[in-house]
Amino acid sequence: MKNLNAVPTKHAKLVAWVNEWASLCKPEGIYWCDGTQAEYDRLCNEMVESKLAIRLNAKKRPNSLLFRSDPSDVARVEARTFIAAANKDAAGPTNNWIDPVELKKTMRGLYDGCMQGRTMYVIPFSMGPVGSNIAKIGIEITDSPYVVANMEIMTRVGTKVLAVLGDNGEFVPCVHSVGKPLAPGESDNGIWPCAPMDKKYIAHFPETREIWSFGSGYGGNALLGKKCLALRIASVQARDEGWMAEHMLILKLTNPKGKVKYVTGAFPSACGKTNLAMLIPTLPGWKVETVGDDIAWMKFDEEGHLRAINPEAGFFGVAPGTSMKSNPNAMVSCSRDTIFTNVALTEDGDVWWEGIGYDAPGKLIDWKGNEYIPGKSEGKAAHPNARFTARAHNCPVIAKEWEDPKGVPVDAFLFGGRRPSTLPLVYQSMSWEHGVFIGSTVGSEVTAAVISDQIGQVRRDPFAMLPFCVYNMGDYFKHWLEIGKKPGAKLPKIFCVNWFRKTADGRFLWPGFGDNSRVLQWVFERCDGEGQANETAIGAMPTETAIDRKGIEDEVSDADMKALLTVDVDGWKKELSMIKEHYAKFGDRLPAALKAELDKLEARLAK
Ligand code: GTP
Ligand code: SPV
Ligand code: MN
Repeated sequence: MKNLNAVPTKHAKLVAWVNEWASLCKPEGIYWCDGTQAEYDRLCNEMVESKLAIRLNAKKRPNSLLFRSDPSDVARVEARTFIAAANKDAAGPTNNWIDPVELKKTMRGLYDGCMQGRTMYVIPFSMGPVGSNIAKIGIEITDSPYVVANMEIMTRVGTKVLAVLGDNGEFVPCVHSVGKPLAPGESDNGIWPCAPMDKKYIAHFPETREIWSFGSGYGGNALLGKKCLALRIASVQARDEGWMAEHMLILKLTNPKGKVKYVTGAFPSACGKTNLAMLIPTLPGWKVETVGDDIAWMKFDEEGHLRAINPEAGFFGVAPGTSMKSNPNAMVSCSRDTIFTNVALTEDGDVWWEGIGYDAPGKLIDWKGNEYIPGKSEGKAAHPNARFTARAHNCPVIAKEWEDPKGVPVDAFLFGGRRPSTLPLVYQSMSWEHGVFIGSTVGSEVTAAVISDQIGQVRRDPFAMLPFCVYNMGDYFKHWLEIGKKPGAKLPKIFCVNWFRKTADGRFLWPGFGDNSRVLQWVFERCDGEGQANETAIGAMPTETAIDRKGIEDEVSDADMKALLTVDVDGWKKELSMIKEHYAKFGDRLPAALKAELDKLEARLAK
């Protein structure tokens, strides 16, 4: 096999693994990524030349590209995501289990010759600061330069990672192909390469810690450091090693007196993590800074604090709905050096999407590449799951601690989802076990972050990890309970939040975004044993005056506030039956402590 550059490592196992895959996939040549700016720029130029990317107007969006994916390749594909554990029970009732031997046979068939006419890129990457003892190294081989460029923003890539890996360090092997070989002389001709849906496989081998992805070039299906490694493979590593890998944002919250707390939040995909992590408080004197917007790895330190690190180096954020009003810090983060996928293009070479905060400046080219006349054309100009890939370094409120290998000590966990009814704005758990109960029962409307025919329907998404926990979820609940039993642990307080309550006519009851700082204030106070609360059947809820409404009294009336902060007993009784149905799936793997919490909640609601 032709090497396009010098092999930069003496790691015999790594080199053998790369060569073995090259002889199966049959690329034109092998290229080892060094992670330099020059390499990134060269790849970007090549993709512009081959018409896979459009370079945006440098005066409006310096150093930024737009990609349009195939209409079948716009989000994670849960139906094509497989957990190839040794047996079905190990994967549990929430995963698509598949026999690992069978799957490897099928996929080897697909990989055979799949990179013909393409370069095989080798991406050495670190999740977490390079060389830190919590970081994990992965090596992704891919035939997609789009994946390389995105990985260079989202993770730490290149020679420095190989230096830490040395001659025999451990790495998670990640194989990726778009599954679209090119015949001699053929080119992509500006068309996003991918395989048809029934040939897409996002496969995980939890016992051998391997990732094999085929047929999709998009986001969580293809940037294998993110969901596949930092959540799915990490979920089993965390279970075995006594730590936590969670689908959580991490934020630093400073009150007007300068006192700091760190808050993490698990919300399902496209339910507000990026927005909360970057919010600008509407409460005077408060400050939020970003540590991470999607994934938290947490371990106990010697004093018993759970410390969180963000394993990523960038943001793969939802574009629609992001504006200077809703999330100015995200807008600045993607104002340059950004890869946009499936947003609309303006006539002057800038991007546009629904909810960007201003009318389109004229005609657009929509995410499918067609002319789009605002107000006239059908459908949306940007795909609802259009994304920006932006560097953490370009975020104006990135916390100074964000790359600290020690991590930040977590004071509070938030759980939540999109719930148009029943779930109040915020309440606090009565205990750790009750908090784990809350996390294990999170429900949310399915969003466009996943290709699904259930979009808009409420489904259970425990700890926002339904698509990411690769082992039996009953055991994952047990792992959470065990974290709470660690001797000397100074455990975070647990809260449930819901920014998405709606009125009967479909209006959001709560303004959300920067005004979520009003809820963060109450969370902050409760962590210090302050903050006015009523003990209710579901947990501690703010009193009617405990949430500061100064400045939004007109928007949120007394009646709205009451609706946001009462226990809807009838709604909760329906909720109970949904929780029972959900829990029944786990059979005897459901920890007794959680069944006990369910019984106690039912008894309290019956009073
Ligand atoms: P993933 O990257 O998919 O894991 O999503 P995420 O949890 O980071 O979601 P994100 O913050 O990108 O928000 C997704 C969508 O929800 C965007 O369109 C936001 O505008 C919208 N959103 C976020 N926060 C709020 C809020 O407080 N209220 C309302 N109404 N919408 C919100
Ligand atoms: C999610 O779906 O939770 C995301 C986007 O963060 S993706 O990386 O595509 O999974
Ligand atoms: Mn996510």
